[in-house]
Amino acid sequence: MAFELPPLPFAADALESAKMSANTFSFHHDKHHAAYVTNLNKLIEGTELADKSLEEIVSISFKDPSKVGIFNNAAQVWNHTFFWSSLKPNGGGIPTGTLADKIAADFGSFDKFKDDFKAAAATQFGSGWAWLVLDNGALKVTKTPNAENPVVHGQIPLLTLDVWEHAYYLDFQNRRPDFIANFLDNLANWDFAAENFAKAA
Ligand code: MN3
Repeated sequence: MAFELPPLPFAADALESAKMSANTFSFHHDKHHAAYVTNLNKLIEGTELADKSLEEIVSISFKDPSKVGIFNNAAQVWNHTFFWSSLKPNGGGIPTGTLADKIAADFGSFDKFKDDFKAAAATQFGSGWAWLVLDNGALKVTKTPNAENPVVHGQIPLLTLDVWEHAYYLDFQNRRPDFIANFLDNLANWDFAAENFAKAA
């Protein structure tokens, strides 16, 4: 069964008031994410990976020099689907409930989490991702290069931000720090992070 491009969980223009334009999604979802799906399907067609789940393909191909292209495309399909759910209209702000308590306990304060997340996202050199993860029961902020994600390191992702230039260049040009701050202030989907936390707990 070939993989399919999942639709965005919101209208392409739903985040315009939060400075993420429909034009960005027309490229980022309709072109970039779509290309990863198309490339993955071509690369696994007729191979032993064709009937595996996306998560299995990511795990099997990680660090296999003969499957670099498969890993890059499979992980990018997974990461982007997770990223769309990490955004929502009228998002950002401060989480509530048990996740908020856990952030306060593990980072010291929500502001400390924000500082750590901003630093990870801003200092990922070149392309990659910033994440809030659960690692052996503790919340951590991490960053990964290119297509890599926390799943291959045994961590459970709760929330992510794509910091590839294609994620922000149309709306923020080279101002990655503004894109990161805008995500935390206006877009981060804490409901999604709380669901992931509840499932993992
Ligand atoms: Mn991207």
